[in-house]
Amino acid sequence: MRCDRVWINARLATLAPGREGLGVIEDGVVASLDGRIAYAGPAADAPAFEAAETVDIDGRWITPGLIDPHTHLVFAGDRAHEFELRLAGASYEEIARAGGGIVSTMRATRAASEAELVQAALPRLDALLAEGVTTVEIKSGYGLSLDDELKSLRAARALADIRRVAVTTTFLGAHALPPEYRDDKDGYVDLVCQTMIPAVAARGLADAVDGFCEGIGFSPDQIRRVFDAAKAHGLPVKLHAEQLSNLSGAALAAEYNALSADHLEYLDEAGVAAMAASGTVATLLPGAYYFTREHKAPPIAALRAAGVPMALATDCNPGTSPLTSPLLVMNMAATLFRMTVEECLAGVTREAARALGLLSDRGTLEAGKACDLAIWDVERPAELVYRMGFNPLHARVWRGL
Ligand code: DI6
Ligand code: FE
Repeated sequence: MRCDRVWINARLATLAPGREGLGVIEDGVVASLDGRIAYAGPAADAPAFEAAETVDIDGRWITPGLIDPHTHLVFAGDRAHEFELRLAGASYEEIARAGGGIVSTMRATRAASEAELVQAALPRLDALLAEGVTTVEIKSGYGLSLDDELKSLRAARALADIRRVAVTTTFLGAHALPPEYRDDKDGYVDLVCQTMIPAVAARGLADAVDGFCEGIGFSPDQIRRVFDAAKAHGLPVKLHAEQLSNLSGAALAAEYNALSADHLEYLDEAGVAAMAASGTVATLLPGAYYFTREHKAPPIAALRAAGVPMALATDCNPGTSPLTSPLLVMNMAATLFRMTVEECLAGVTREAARALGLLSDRGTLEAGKACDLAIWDVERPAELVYRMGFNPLHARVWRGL
């Protein structure tokens, strides 16, 4: 078999659906051709390779490249001072009333140029890449005006031109109410539905549409209007749902065949059943749970029992999850949510790909998929979940290189 590169002496966690657990292959080989996986499987069954390059990885583990399916990576400024105020006893509401919170990030984001947004996001993206991320989802939602949302989405797309990574973009105009629409939430939702979504769709700047369904965000009726506009423009939807309270957002998302419903701390049985019926992925964000000191964990046992796929993401954002480590996300999911090692590793690979609608193209080590790999200096895959603040990445491969 002709190929560009072959990695030999590898232990594989393929995450392939037909195989049990992590889909482990102890004496494995991966071969790439034109950026795709030409072969991933046991050395014993491998064809004879005619490879331009052979890489002996000395028994290290290969997993699919990691996928972070929920981030707000593009924003300007920071909220470290707000963090200090909160440590001194101020509440999120007090800070918001004093001009802090999402609106302070909105102001900084509006003041920044597209190039400045790219520069601000780059160190955060690099932190993800350093831990083996090969695909990242990036939301807008800190511009909250047509021009500033378009600018944010362009910045997100531009990141893929300067780093070897795949970026998917999500329009999150319905994230927060900008001050110029104070007392007119429905007017802002009109702007999102009638002006922003058509403009974003016409420019091909978003792969999906998201919203924040919450008392401090948007109501289910308003989200329904956003989803209708998204559907009218052929864009799949997803939703920040049941993060702080239960507004049955996950069931609403499921009704629209959403790719994912995210956060889900306050999800109830009916929401679990609706997600299971529609195949909507539960994207869990333990970094936000940890950073906000939430006490209610998402109903993992119920999701597991109902067969709802579970993905994991950093939710990297300046207010509730200033986190850029998928490895720490896995540790938090295991420690705080009692997810298994298998679930954690699937959550940042196969299920994360599913949450982006990309499972047929990546997320597992299978012939035909993108050759996106993470090669790890560990003795067993559980170490990737078990350790904290330690990065055993040996190499990251994106599209075969
Ligand atoms: N949920 C969150 O936790 C963040 N956005 C959202 O929809 C908060 C974002 C921020 O405070 O900047
Ligand atoms: Fe988020």
